[in-house]
Amino acid sequence: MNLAECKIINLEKISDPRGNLTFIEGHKHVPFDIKRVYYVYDVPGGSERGGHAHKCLKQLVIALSGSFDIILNDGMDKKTFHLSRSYYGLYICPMIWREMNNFSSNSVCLVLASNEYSEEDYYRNFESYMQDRWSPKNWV
Ligand code: T46
Repeated sequence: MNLAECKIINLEKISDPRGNLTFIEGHKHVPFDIKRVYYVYDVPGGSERGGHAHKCLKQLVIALSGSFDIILNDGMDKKTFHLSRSYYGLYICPMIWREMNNFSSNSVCLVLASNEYSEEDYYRNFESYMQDRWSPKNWV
C-alpha cells in the first residue's frame, strides 16, 4: 500500500493497416478482477479532479484520448505521471491520495476498478486519510 506499488503497465498493442487494438484482461494485465469501468470526459480546461484516496479500491487509469497528469501521494512520497498513450495504464493500489489536472482538450480518462462504486471507500479529506494511512494498524 505505498507509492512504489503504483506503476505504469505497458499494455499490448496489436497494429495492422486498419489501426491499433489494445485489450485488457482482469488478473492478467491488471492485478485484480475488473468489476467496474467508468470514464471521465469533456473536462473543461484548467479543471482538477481526484482529491481523494480509496480504502480498498484498486484501479487502472488510462488516457484513452488526449492527456492529463495524475499526482500520487502516499503521505511520504509524491509522484507525477503524465498519461498520454492509450496503451499505457497507471495502476493505483489502495490508500494512495491522487489529484488529476492538466487535462488536454478532448481527453478521455478510462478507469478499470476492482469494485463497484461505494462512497464508503473514499477518503475525501486529506487529514483523515493521513491519520489512517500512518496509523500503526496500517503499517505494511
Ligand atoms: C478516481 C479518479 C481517477 C458514481 O456515482 N459512480 C462512480 O463509479 C464514480 C467513479 C463516481 N460516481 C459519482 C460520485 C460523485 O458524486 O460521480 C461523482 C464524481 O465522482 P468523483 O468526484 O469521485 O470523480 P473524480 O473524477 O474526482 O474521481 C474519479 C473516481 O471517483 C476515483 O475513483 O480515482 O476518478
